[in-house]
Formats: sequence, C-alpha cells, structure tokens
Amino acid sequence: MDQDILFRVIIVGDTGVGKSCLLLRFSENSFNEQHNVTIGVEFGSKAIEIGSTSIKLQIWDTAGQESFRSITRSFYRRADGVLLVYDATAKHTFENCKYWLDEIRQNSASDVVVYLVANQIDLIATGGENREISTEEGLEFAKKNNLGGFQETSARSGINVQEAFTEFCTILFNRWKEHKDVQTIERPKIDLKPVVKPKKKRRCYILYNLYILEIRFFHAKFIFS
Ligand SMILES: Nc1nc2c(ncn2[C@@H]2O[C@H](COP(=O)(O)OP(=O)(O)OP(=O)(O)O)[C@@H](O)[C@H]2O)c(=O)[nH]1
Ligand SMILES: [Mg+2]
Repeated sequence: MDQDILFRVIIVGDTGVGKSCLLLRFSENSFNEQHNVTIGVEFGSKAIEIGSTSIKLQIWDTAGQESFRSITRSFYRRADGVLLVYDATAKHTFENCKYWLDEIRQNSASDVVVYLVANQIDLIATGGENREISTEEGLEFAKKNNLGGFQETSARSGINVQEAFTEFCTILFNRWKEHKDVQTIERPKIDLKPVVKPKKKRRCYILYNLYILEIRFFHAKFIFS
C-alpha cells in the first residue's frame, strides 16, 4: 500500500565539515564553494521513494559553531535520525565525533538512529596524502558505538551522497515498519476491563463489616442471655 511517511533528521558535526553542502547536494544537486556559516538551524526537505513507499525527509541542518550549541540542542528531541558528519581530511573533526555522540545521546530520543558520514573525500588524492582518517577507522567508530551505518562522501563531486541519504532513510523506514508491527501485536494486550469504582467498593466493604458486626452482636446476645 502506498503511504506517505515523514521522518525528521538532523545533521550535526564540526563547523566546515560540509553539512550544508551535503544538504544542498542531496536536495538540489548543487554545490557551494563558499563557507556560508550556518546560523542556528536551516531547514530542507526532500522526498525519497523506497519500494512503493514515498518517504519525506524533513532535514534540519545545524550550525557547527560552538556559540549555537544551545539552539541546536532543542532540535534533537524530535529527530528520528541524526546524520553525524566529519571531514576525512581533518582529524580533529573525527575526534570531536565523541563529543557529538554524547550530545546526541543526552538530548535525543533513546531509539534515535545515528548515521556516520566522512565527507570531503574528493580531496583525497590517489595516493591518499590528504587523508587523516582511514575508512577502517570510520567503520570501527560506527561499529563500536552501535551506529546505524557509515558512508564516505563528497558534497563537491556528489559521490555517495544520494546513497548515504537513501541508506539512512531505509534504516529509518525498516525501524518504522518494525515499530508498526509491534504496535499491532501489542494492541490486543491492552486490558479493557471496566474500572471498578473505589467508592462502590468501599460501600460494599462497609456493608459487609456491618453484617459481620451484627452476627457477632447476635452471637454475644445469645451467649450472655
Ligand atoms: N572539497 C570539498 N569541499 C567541501 C565539501 N563539502 C563542503 N566543502 C567546502 O567546505 C566549506 C564548508 O562547507 P559547509 O557545508 O558550509 O560547512 P558546514 O559544516 O555547514 O559548516 P557550519 O555551517 O559552519 O557548521 C565550504 O567552503 C564548502 O565549499 C566536499 O565534499 N569537498
Ligand atoms: Mg552549515
């Protein structure tokens, strides 16, 4: 059955890793050479087809600069997934992923899906001189921290950008389907017995006690008479 589904995702990571460019490449298939620092949070959206299902991704592109951290924090709570981005040619941006992951764990829903992206791989020459983080290191970080997936991308050339978003969206979709099934199974388990009004119960209890008291009184009268 065709159905429209909406997922909210948030893009986080250090300033300059290419978060806004990844969103631009994914949503409009273009690239910006300038680093237009994101102020707070910017918004984008795009529909993806997975099988016969149309999925709308609502994407919040956050500022990597420290001064905006308190603003971006408030966006984690409602996100279904987080795209955590680092620059494969800048080691410090990979090292800071530990910090970003702590932020995600502290501020997001407990079942949020985190997908790791190593961007700017076009800068890595054939010999790999510019590379500061290997593919294996990225994969290991994703595995160790139980992340949903990992992809090396280039917002400039476009390599693996659609693939990363599609895989990320597929993970969210599969999880959504699992949750949907759980709900269908769980629903009949709901106890629909009518609630006994405590007042009535108390009244019955009082009547019962009066009845016992009367029997005792009758017995006492019988014994002492
Ligand atoms: N070579 C190359 N440059 C890139 C790539 N992605 C982004 N850039 C460049 O990196 C710079 C920063 O890109 P942005 O997308 O603005 O970075 P950001 O992560 O959004 O930064 P903040 O908004 O400050 O958090 C820009 O000059 C981009 O042109 C890429 O894949 N390859
Ligand atoms: Mg930006």
